[in-house]
Amino acid sequence: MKIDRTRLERTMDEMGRIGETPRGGLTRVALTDEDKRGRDQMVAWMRAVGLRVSVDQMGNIFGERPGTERVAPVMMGSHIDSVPTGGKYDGQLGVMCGLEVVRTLNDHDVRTRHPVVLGIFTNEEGARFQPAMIASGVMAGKIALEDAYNARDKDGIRLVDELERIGYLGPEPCVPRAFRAYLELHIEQGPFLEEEGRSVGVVEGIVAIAWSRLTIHGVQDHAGPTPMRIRHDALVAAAEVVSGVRRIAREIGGDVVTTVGNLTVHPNIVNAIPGRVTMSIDMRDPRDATLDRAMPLLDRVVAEACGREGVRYELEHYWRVPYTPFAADVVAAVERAARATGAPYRRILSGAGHDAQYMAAIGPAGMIFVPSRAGRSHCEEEFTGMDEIEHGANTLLGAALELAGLA
Ligand code: HGY
Ligand code: MN
Ligand code: MN
Repeated sequence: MKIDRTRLERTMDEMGRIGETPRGGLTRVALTDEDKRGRDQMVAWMRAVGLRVSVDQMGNIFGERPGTERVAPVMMGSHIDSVPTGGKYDGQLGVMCGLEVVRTLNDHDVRTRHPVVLGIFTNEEGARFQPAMIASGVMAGKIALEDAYNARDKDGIRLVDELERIGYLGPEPCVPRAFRAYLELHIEQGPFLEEEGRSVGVVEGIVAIAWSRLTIHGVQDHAGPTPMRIRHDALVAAAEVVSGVRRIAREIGGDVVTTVGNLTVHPNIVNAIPGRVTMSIDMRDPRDATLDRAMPLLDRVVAEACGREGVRYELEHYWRVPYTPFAADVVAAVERAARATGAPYRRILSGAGHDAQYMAAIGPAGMIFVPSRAGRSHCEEEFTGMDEIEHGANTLLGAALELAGLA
């Protein structure tokens, strides 16, 4: 039994047009009108293949295909929200492949012992509301529902109000639900599979992640008459923090990665000395102990940069997810399914966070990677070829079938 490649490609093309950018990328940011249109399309497809659809308090969407036994389901999940000017594969590929697996089971009238569920998690990207994976985090009991509801975007709009506005503030409690296994197919978003000519990644775990937010308060003043000797320029301090964050990665070495991805200057005009800068710091490593070493280094970089410029600051370490190993039996099932496709595969670690990270906190989880062209992601150049996608989707089919058990 194999997935229908042509149908999968057609489904992906249709979904990719919802939020498509002029350069062929995707802007479908969480809880925007584009996200609503994508959700509505998914619900229609889910219902058309006979799934019983439910929506929970965080707008997570679940479609259930009954099993012959009343036991915990095998869940295939991911997300359909994207970063701004992102790609058409991050997240949505896993959801499209999960839908294709259900369609394939229907085509062959397969009955499984365990029910099979297709899940779509809200705001995985953390691009609009922080932190990332907020909805799977609530479901895993790691983030309080009220805190998630009160998360605000850059315009001060609350997450819960947007859920209500787009009609996805569901009635189902967003609480841990038992599952036999959670499987997430996702693009690698790194270069290793492509470099080695492998089509499938059997993911063993996900790195530890730490997000911090820094606000620097300088003295806003006129760019002309203010002598250099009396300036307290928030952006000068911020610039030193940016290079300091990169220095931390260089000093620690190994697999640690550090990024300042977001930086906002106020008042952000030519002729005013910046009075305030807010910025994000993202640090990751496969080992929690390494991140534990990096945090005080970040504190020191910030204190010294702001001390030199004589500016005040608030530094908040607001999100931390530990290194997450996947369940050995699920990884083994994924590996058997990858091997059965005949495609070259390898075991691999994920440098990106995924909803599977929180799902692994409440049940046996695993992931399947497919290569990213030139390792690129979170950009309009994001791309994965259909040959690799076909191998990945057949791996998902094989692993889901093994874990759900034929009736
Ligand atoms: O941040 C991440 O790694 C994911 O793309 N949300
Ligand atoms: Mn993703
Ligand atoms: Mn992403």
